[in-house]
Order: sequence, then structure tokens, then C-alpha cells
Amino acid sequence: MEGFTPWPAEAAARYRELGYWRGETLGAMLARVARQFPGRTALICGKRHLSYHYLDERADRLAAGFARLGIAPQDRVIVQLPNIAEYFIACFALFRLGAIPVMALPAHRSAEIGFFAETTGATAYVIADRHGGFDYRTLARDVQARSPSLQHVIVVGDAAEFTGLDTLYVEPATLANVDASQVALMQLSGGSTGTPKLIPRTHDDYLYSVIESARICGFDAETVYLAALPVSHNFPLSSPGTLGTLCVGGTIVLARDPAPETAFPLITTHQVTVTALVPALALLWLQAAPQHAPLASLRMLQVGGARLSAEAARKVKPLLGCQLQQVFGMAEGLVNYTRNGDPDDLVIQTQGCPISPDDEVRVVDDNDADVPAGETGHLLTRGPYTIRGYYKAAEHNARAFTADGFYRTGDRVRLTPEGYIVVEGRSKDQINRGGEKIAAEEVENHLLAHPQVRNAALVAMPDDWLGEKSCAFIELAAPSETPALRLALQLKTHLQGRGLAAYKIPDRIEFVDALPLTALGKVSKETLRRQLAQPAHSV
Ligand code: J2J
Repeated sequence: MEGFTPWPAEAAARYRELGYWRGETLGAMLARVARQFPGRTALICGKRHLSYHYLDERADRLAAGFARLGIAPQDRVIVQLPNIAEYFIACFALFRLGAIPVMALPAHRSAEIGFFAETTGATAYVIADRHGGFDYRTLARDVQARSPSLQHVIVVGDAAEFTGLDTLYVEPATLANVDASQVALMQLSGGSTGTPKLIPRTHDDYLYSVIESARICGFDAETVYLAALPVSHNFPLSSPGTLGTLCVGGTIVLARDPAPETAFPLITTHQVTVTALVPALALLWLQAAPQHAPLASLRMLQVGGARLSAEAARKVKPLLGCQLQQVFGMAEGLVNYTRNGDPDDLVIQTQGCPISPDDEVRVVDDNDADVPAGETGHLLTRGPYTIRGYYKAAEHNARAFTADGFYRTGDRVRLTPEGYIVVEGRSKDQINRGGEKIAAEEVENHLLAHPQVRNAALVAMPDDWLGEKSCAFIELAAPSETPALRLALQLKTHLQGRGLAAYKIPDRIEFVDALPLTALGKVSKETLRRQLAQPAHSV
């Protein structure tokens, strides 16, 4: 596929030889498990219980319907659905067809979806009619008007003028074989650049990470996994997440939202054994636990996506009654887990070790030279499920990867004597807002588009709950009579108007006469972060 960077032939041959890449597609995986466990429950979505046989058959019927509509192998299809059964039916239908779902988040709006459509040339867009008080059909109209490639909008629920997903279940058809070495899906990068980056993952590499994750985490047919985070995110999708549950014949319980009031009753009712959260939500659950009946069935809580404090990590077992597993992963590939049976110290103090014996991990200084053992440096990685390039981003790839194919994660880490990774910080220009990643430059570019803004810098500010929030420092083009509070509101409205996802709107806006500069004349974000730490600025 144009815009996809394959692994070098030698590495690919090795990963096949070692049995990592099995030549099985995600669609074939589901068919195999459905033959083995036809009657077991694959998915619980509200009152609906879907067996493996039913899910498999629905995926086949929808694949035929998608094909009849004109969606072809290799077509990109933006999928933006909440945690509902149709998410899986649609994705597996696309996998079987060899079409490529682009895993949008429910929070994305026209800026992000428009960009995905434009970059991928997507021919279709799958949405729910409404979710969380938002009408996705309005968004679809907006995006479709600007994206000539987008021929079909497919809606779960009331389709209005679009195509109802329900109308697309037809007799299963014979479809062309899908090659497992091809791109299966596109994940989204948290990114640090002006535009989001798309991450092409092949069937071979993704399924390897999913199957190994399921094995490492002890998933089996008795596993009941609560999908509390948005399922399109790489963590709940693949680490081992929902796909890891499906590959062993377990049961997925879909939560519409991750709040304790929603999730706790689901855990009790469906005897959930494992779930995954970002630290901000884990804190919320820890706070709610004492007021709630014990979650007796829950054996393991996975926490990842952002740094979990040791203090919070220590509370998981006493307050939630289950084992903690730390997960440090990235949609680009590399995923690390603390292991079952690891001493408490490792589970509380570290972010685990890689999935694969062939995950190559290097910790380097600013010149790409390895730092002495145990010291902190930049994490570089390459391996059987870490991409060699973002989609259609040649220029950026030259910076984001080393010449020999290591991905520059942008994370600053150190390795313990056991080879476990401790995340100490990051060098990428990104804000990690409770696990939701914000590329500073992307928001700054939108701010710069406002006529009154001369310069803008977005930096992280510490937050007790989310870990980090975002603060925008603004240098105005000319002195303004408008009170700062009103100007700040105008800028937020401006960003909303540009169709930016709500989590990217700055939590705080500060106006400055001039942004501080480094010796090289770049904005010194270091200085801005220090200013935020001073009491005078902590209003
Ligand atoms: C500190 N920072 C972390 C952790 C991710 C599993 C789990 C998470 C993701 C994910 C994922 C962290 N402690 N435990 O895809 O499969 C930060 C790092 C990392 C970035 C990746 C998975 N776990 N991070 O969070 O692509 O900065 O993936 O590089 O969204 O999140 O973000 P993302």
C-alpha cells in the first residue's frame, strides 16, 4: 500500500520463521475461535448477548453488504463508534473484506475526522446516530461536504439521509483472500506535530501482539473483560483488551462510560475478571470503592496510558481487592507489562517489560549513544510489532525513526537491573491529559489562526487527578482592551469552532507580553513550565 513502510525483508523473514507472524488475519482469527466456541458469549452490550457464532456470522453478512455498497479491499473506512457491539461487527467485516478501519475516537470532531478523511482518502465513515449528547450525523455532514472521497456515511441507529448499518446485512458472499502481511487497521498517534499521525498496523504484527499479550496476561475462555475505555484506543483494543479476549474465546462486557457508577454494577452483574484503565480513572475507582460492595470477581486491574504514582499503585490491592498490572504501551507498537507473580516492588515501581524477546529496547542520550546501565535516556525501540514508519509521512519519519529503523518513542526512561522499564518523563512536545494525548503544535497552529494571536505555546501543568492539564500561553498581535477572561473564552470558542476535540481545548489560557525564548530563539517551554509552578501563577 502506498504510504506504508514495510519491515525490511530480512526482519520480516525472521519474524515469520520465529512464528511471531502467523499469516493469519484478524478476520480469520475470529472465524477460528467461533468454530471452537460457537455458543460461548463473545460480547455483552446492554441487554444483548452475542455468541461467537452470531458475531462471526454478522461480520460475514456485513462484509458482503459493505462490498455490495462498493467498499473495496484496501479502502480506508473511518470508524467512529462508542463501546457498542456494532463496533466489533463493523471492524471484523472490514478486516474480512481487506478494507482498513481508521480507529477514530468518539471525542474527535471535524478537525480530526476531516484530516483522517483527507490523508487516507477514506471512502466511508461509520458512526452512531448520537452518543454522549452529541449528534454524529451533523459531524458527518460537515466532514462529507469537505471530503470528496467520502462516498458513504453508515449509521448505527437513525440514519437520517445516510445508509443504515442495519440495512447492510445481506447473504454472506465469497470474498477475495486477505493477505496477513497487509495493513489491517490504522491506529492514531498521540503525536507531537502539527497534524495527527496515522499508524498502519498489519494483521501479522497486530495479531502477534494481541495473542502474546493474552498469553502474558493469563487470558483464557473464562476471562470476562470489561471494556471501560473507548474501545478504538490501542490499549483496550489490543493490550490484550477486547481482541485479546476474543482470541481466546473469552467474553467482552461493553461499558458505555468508565465511571464507577456504570462500571461497578457491570462488574458485579457479569462477574468481570479483568479491566483496563488510565491512571486518572483508576484514582476515581479507588475513591469510589469503599462506598461500594466488593468487586469479588475482579482479579486484575490493568493501568496504563500515563504514569501511575506509586502511592496510587499501592492502594489497588487493598481497595479494589485485585492484582495491579502496569502497562506501558504505544499505538506505534512496543507494549510492556508487569507480570503475574512479579514481586510487589516491581509492580508498584515499574512499568513492566516488553512482550517479545525480539523487542529491541535502547536507552540513549541526545546523540543516540547508549547511556550507562540504569541511567535515564530516550527510549528507542524496534521489533516484530513496532511500525517502521507512519502512514504517508516521509519527512516526519526521517526524524521519528533512526536510520536502522528504531522508533523514537519520545519517552525518557531507565531500565532496572531486571530489565523493567521505568518511565521518567518525555522529550516529545506532548501533553498527556489523563491518558489523552495532545500534540502541542497542533493546538498552537489552531491558536495562531486567530487574528489576534501573534504567538502561542501549549505546555503541561500538573494536575492532581489527570496528571497533567494543558495551559496555553498567548502573545497577542496588539494590545487589547478586552478583559483577559473574555479573550480567553473567545479563544476557546475559536478552537471549538475549528472542530477540535474537546480534550485538546486548553484548560487554562495565560496572556504574556512576550513568550520567553531560548538562546537559539525558540520558545522556552521549560521557562513557561517553571512559571506555572510558581505560586503567583497558580490562580
Ligand atoms: C507512563 N506513560 C505511559 C505508562 C503509555 C497499552 C497501554 C497504553 C497505550 C498508550 C497503548 C504509560 N506510564 N504506563 O497504546 O497498547 C505514554 C507514553 C507513550 C504514550 C503512548 C497500549 N503508557 N504512556 O497509551 O499511543 O508517553 O498508547 O509513548 O495513546 O503514552 O500513547 P498511546
